[in-house]
Amino acid sequence: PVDLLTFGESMVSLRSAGPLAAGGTLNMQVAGAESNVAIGVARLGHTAAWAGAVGPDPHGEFILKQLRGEGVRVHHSVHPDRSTGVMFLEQRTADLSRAFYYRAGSAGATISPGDVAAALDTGARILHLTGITPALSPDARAAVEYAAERAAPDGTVVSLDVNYRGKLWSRDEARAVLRPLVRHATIVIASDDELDLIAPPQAGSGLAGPPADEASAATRLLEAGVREVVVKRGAAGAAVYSADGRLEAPAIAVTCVDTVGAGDAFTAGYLSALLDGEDVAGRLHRGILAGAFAVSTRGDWEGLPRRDELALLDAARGSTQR
Ligand code: KDG
Repeated sequence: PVDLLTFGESMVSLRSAGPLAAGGTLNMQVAGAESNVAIGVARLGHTAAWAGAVGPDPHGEFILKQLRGEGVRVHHSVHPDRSTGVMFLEQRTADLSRAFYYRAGSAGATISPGDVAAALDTGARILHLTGITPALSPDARAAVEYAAERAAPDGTVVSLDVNYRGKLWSRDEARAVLRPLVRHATIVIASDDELDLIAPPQAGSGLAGPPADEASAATRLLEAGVREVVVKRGAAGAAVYSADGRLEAPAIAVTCVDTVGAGDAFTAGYLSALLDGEDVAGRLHRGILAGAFAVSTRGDWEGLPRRDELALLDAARGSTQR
């Protein structure tokens, strides 16, 4: 078995250094929340596998090469007549990036239960799912449901990151699909504004329920059988709710140059520490550390730490190691 298995759509992201409408040079990189987590976990010394589909194009070849180069085990299919998905990531201002997707009908969206079955046969200590995959297509949604149903009874830790993407589906659609997945989830990871998409509704409050109060949403998730509810608060740090109560930690003060991928980095750090047998405080700490590496380097995953680099951020800001 591998330490972590995940699957979903990886794309090429074409990153701009400024407003897209002004043109200029674009930098091609691999994007995809699930592959970001697989790379992060692999860099920290664990075995990680990713399953997905790409098109018969150089873009797909680039993705597979990059993942393999990062030590991720790849279970892929090449769809003969669909393209690899593309996204543009525009640095609109220093503080604001915008994503534009060209992924409808892509090869990656065709992922189905059959594509993930072989990867699941190998077994995994953690199955990591995100709320992006079920938004891609009915087949992709079925793949997520199949994987969660198959892994949970084996004692696999099922981690589910909400990762809401408003350009793929509405909040109501996401809620209707994600809430039923909770019964298979061991760990739920969400930003504070995503909790209402995943937490069971308060009794008598209808489907949408009232605006999510963090503690009550977390309590409902724990009552539904989730073991840990991890809430990401960006620059304000993160919190974990479990049977032992609530634990919070502030973010590490770093110079933020690119927030894209920070949540995936956090998740990779958190799950890596879980694989190492660390307690909740240790998991939270490593998640926050990995998130700090991600926001202070450019790219979704390029700046993620290797194990021997974890202490680097302890150095004084602005220092050079010689
Ligand atoms: O988490 C970073 C992702 O947003 C990025 O890599 C692309 O997976 C992606 C998506 O669907 O937005």
